Amino acid sequence: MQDYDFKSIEAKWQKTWEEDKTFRVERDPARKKFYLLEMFPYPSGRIHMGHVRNYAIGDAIARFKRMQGFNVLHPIGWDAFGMPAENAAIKNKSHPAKWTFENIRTMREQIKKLGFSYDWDREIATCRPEYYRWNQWCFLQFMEKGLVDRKNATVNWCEACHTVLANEQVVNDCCWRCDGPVQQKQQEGWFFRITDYAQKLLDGLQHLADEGWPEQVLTMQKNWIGQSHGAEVDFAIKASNAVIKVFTTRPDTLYGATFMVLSPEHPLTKQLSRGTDQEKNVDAFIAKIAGEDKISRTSETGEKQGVFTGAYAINPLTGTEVPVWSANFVLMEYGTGAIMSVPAHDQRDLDFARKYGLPVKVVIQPPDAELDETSMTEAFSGEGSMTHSGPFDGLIGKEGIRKVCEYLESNKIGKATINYKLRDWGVSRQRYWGTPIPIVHCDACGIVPVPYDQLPIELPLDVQLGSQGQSPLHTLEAFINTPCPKCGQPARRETDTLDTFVCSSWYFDRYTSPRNDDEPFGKEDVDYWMPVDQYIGGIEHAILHLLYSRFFHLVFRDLGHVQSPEPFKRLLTQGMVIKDGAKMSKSKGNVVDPDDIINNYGADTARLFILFAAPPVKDLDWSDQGVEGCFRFLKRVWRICADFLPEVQTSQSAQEPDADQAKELKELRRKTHITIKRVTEDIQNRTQFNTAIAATMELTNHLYAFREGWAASDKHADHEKFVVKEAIETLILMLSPFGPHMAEEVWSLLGHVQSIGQTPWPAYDEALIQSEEVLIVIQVNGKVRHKITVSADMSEEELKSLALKDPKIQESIQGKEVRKIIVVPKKLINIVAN
Ligand code: ANZ
Ligand code: ZN
Repeated sequence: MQDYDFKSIEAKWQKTWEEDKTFRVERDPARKKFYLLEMFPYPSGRIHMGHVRNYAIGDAIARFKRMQGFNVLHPIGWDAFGMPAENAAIKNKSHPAKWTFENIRTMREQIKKLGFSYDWDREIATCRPEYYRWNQWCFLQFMEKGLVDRKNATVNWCEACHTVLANEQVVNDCCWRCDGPVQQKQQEGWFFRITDYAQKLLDGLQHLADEGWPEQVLTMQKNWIGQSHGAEVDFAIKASNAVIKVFTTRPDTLYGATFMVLSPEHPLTKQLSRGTDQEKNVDAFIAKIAGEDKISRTSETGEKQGVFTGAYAINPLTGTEVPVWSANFVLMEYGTGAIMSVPAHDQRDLDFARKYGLPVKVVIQPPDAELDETSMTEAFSGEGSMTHSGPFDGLIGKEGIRKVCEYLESNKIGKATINYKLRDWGVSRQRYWGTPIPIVHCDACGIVPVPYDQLPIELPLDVQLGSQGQSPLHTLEAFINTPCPKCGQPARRETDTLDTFVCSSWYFDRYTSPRNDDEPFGKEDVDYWMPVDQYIGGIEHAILHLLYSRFFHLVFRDLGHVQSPEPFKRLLTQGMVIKDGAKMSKSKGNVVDPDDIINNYGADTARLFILFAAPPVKDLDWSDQGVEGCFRFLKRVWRICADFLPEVQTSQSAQEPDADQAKELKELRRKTHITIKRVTEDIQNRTQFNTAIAATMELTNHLYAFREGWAASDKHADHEKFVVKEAIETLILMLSPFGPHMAEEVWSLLGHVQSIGQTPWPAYDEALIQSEEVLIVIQVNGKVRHKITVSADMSEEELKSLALKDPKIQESIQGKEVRKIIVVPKKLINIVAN
């Protein structure tokens, strides 16, 4: 056996796996399936360590599950539509398609060099019509179900990217892609009614919590959906038939509502001021606030600004007139865009009341303090009993809320309601490199969906991109002009494209039948493979992608297309790869190129290091010494295998040893089986590759120590060879999910014909793990009180607690204080007590 030549070994096995299609899978109802998926990459150019980590984790699980006998679906593809392709094309005077496909080619080659066990026959790219026609199909399906709206809405606009952004794509008021400022703009566009599914999306989180989804992701989704229980209350406007509808979480404070506040964008703001002397002030105010961003408008500490509208409303419970204001801190997008202000019990309202000299009225009595309406500067928002609230006085907390709601309902002036922060999902993008929305605008027929049999609406590729990022589709007559599918008269195609998050909201379904040209996915295929059993990706997708995918899945389920309650059973969010204390990034100059590591050490070392250096969910600190260490370990494994190879090749007969064995052989067997147990449990129960790999290192060390004695005598009996072979083969099998190329090579040198990836995972024999037993004498103050039989490798701590718990010992130390416990390993425990 030669030296560990990782270059030729890796090239050889990558070629073999590819040619033999070793990891191709088919639906097989007779077998239990396991669907392992890593979030598919955006073809941005080249792969980075984050990718390598993501796929190394996934591949380790995929290989492990395959060896455990599961029919494993492990696909890969490309999230290939999106803005960077357009921006790069503009910059390089190229075409987004060219840029994208070149990047895919590069990244595919890089990924293949890492030896992941993908079924490459299932590769997809979302920018191909074979894929995106089904995005269009989804759009039409959603439309049929009443889940598509075309509406004029305030949208987030990124001028730099020249497009609308979904709320989820606005991060701290900046564009998630370019970090540029985001403005508010009125614009017509297409929306998916994800709000119709707010409650279902929230309810489903319980199921995911049971499956062990990360707490952090569940919390983020929960907050994003933002359920609030409360009430809607109608306030009539004095001398008008207009009504202000407010949403409040505290209907029990209604008697304390001393003024109203409308959002500046609320239609009544303008309307109510018409004809009053406040008209000009209101118009100026609306114009001023229009430029303010939402974060500073709503922040607790932000400056509250407002204007009186000139109108008064009637508090429906007190009958008093309250002034109607408009203020920056009330947003049009939440609730009803209008609030009743209860300054005594809401801090923002109090700040506002103090600034503008509006009345404050206490209606909740705190249990332990007296509030002073005239001087208080801190609102009391806790629980107390209702006061100055007529018939409701004395009611506390939920009880008060319930009673007020009952009253509102029976008098038809309001009702209990649930409100969500979640907004509808704006899917229109004014960009070119995306899925054309399958809609035709006809003067006679209005909005006409493109019939299913006319899909796909292909994205024209022969276009020139404008330098400002404007979509060429908007002016491309050849694309726009089309007969109306309904009346046949000349009409115009929709020129917006779909948000790329639509592509990634169901690609996991497509993988189950990626070449199906009749449907987005075959029923039998999707029913067999879905849900994804283990999904792996970055925490940055905790809201956007995961929520949209769950939404799509719920809709598909309601349409009868899928069966499982959720698309992703288990979720693992891997930590970041950091170096010198910071996330690897070009700007920090701390990037390690995966290609360099592969060239210098090989893919197996790269993968092993990544899995060994940290548990998957933790951040991984890149260390060149760590890489070196893993490389040395693989060489060590290689050498020990080489040393034993002549003795353990399968061509030689081997026989299981009987109980009467030399101590060294017994210990090696025991170590082998203990290691199987540890590695299996670390992977299966905890997804802890680092400790699993540490266990294989220990076994390797054990084998080296064992070899010392072994080499001394040169004739070995078959039963002795059996033990060594078992140890070597087990070691290689268990390393194969982490360093599959080397494992495959050694495996074949050992005489096996079948790929190690298709070989069953080793099983351990519980009986062999049992250690020797020893008799331990327990003394109290030097006198023998008891003798117990325990396993020889019980730790001191375990021994101590066992001794103290023993009834006989308890009896003899009763009433005394234990001062000291002396342990002589494998022999004696002496308890000193007085
Ligand atoms: C009266 C009241 C009294 C309120 C009180 C709170 C405390 P969450 O929990 O986030 O749902 N609100 C409603 N719509 C708003 C909007 N569009 N912009 C800004 N604020 C809005 O908060 C709901 C509470 O936030 C509502 O309950 C309302 O103020 C305010 F002692 O109504 B409350
Ligand atoms: Zn028409």
